[in-house]
Amino acid sequence: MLNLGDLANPKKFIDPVHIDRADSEFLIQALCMMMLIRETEQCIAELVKSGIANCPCHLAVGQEAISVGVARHLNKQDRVFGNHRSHAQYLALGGDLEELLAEILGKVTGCSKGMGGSMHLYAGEQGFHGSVPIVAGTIPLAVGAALAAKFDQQGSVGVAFFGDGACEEGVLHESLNISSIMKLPMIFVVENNLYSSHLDIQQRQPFDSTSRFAEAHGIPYEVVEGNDVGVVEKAAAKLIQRARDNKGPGFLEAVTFRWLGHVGSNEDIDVGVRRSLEEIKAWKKRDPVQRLFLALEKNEIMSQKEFQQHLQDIKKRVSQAKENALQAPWPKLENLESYVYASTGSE
Ligand SMILES: Cc1ncc(C[n+]2csc(CCOP(=O)(O)OP(=O)(O)O)c2C)c(N)n1
Repeated sequence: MLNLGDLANPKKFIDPVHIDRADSEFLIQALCMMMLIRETEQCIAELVKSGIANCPCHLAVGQEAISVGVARHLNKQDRVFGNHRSHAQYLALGGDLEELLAEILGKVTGCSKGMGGSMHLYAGEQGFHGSVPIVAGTIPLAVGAALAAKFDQQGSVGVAFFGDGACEEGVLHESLNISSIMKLPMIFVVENNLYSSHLDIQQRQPFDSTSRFAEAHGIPYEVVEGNDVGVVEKAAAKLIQRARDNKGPGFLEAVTFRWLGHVGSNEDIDVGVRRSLEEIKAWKKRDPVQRLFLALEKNEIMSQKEFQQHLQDIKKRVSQAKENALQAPWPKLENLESYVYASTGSE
């Protein structure tokens, strides 16, 4: 597959998403998790805007369905890695909300002890083994984890979440190659939001579908609408089960769009550079949260009143976590270098 066609056209796919009534329980949970991610990122945006959060924050508002859909089929024994835009993956896998906000505020109670910030998240007990801002940097780490999983023979998988920009790094291609030839239980998840920093994929690559790289390495792939949690989870289920059955790697390309600028809290950071307000407006109609709610409402699975109740509960939860994180202590100065050098074990 070389081009995404309609999948990359924001004017398509704006009807309510299609849902399977038998899956109601998951769909309600998925909607609540997407709302939690959205509220959390909006809270982070406010903290950035007001100058309280000082680390660079890359928000994924608009992309929530991908993490939530994939996470449905992962468990704590799997080994998942993210990138610079990983708040959603961390939360979808069960990472602690208060520890996330504390990390972003540089507090000692943060998930990386306040030493890493937004781009260095970690929730090992939930299977999230870290995010790193070096573009494509965690892909080979996930491949290494997949190799370990193959030796362990417990049916777990390595997973790397990354963007379309990471496909321009050589290490992705080496990672695809070795995963294919060694039949590793490895899942590559591309959140193709069509932009890398300020540049449209059409100005960076000859074709806009990244799945062509999987095809070149003989790796099965799925290309889906990334703003529809139902189709994301079904595609993920297929690839992950295959990997667990020792049949080799899979590649999931989920097409989406970020509503905010590349980094920080502004919607319009890129407007006038490469993105137009019309394009952002069109993509907002393809909102993964609103469209899922409309489908649930239409199928009488959730009412407007229930939706508002979930929203209020989530807002309260985020607000409480923010207050706790704000009150938490800073790291101590004497720990400045504590996590920089590994112990040699000889001291
Ligand atoms: C090796 C490397 N090159 C460049 C950068 C600067 N940089 C940070 S994020 C980014 C864009 C990445 O785009 P993509 O992978 O599509 O992810 P997205 O930001 O769209 O989620 C770039 C170029 C970096 N962090 N690491």
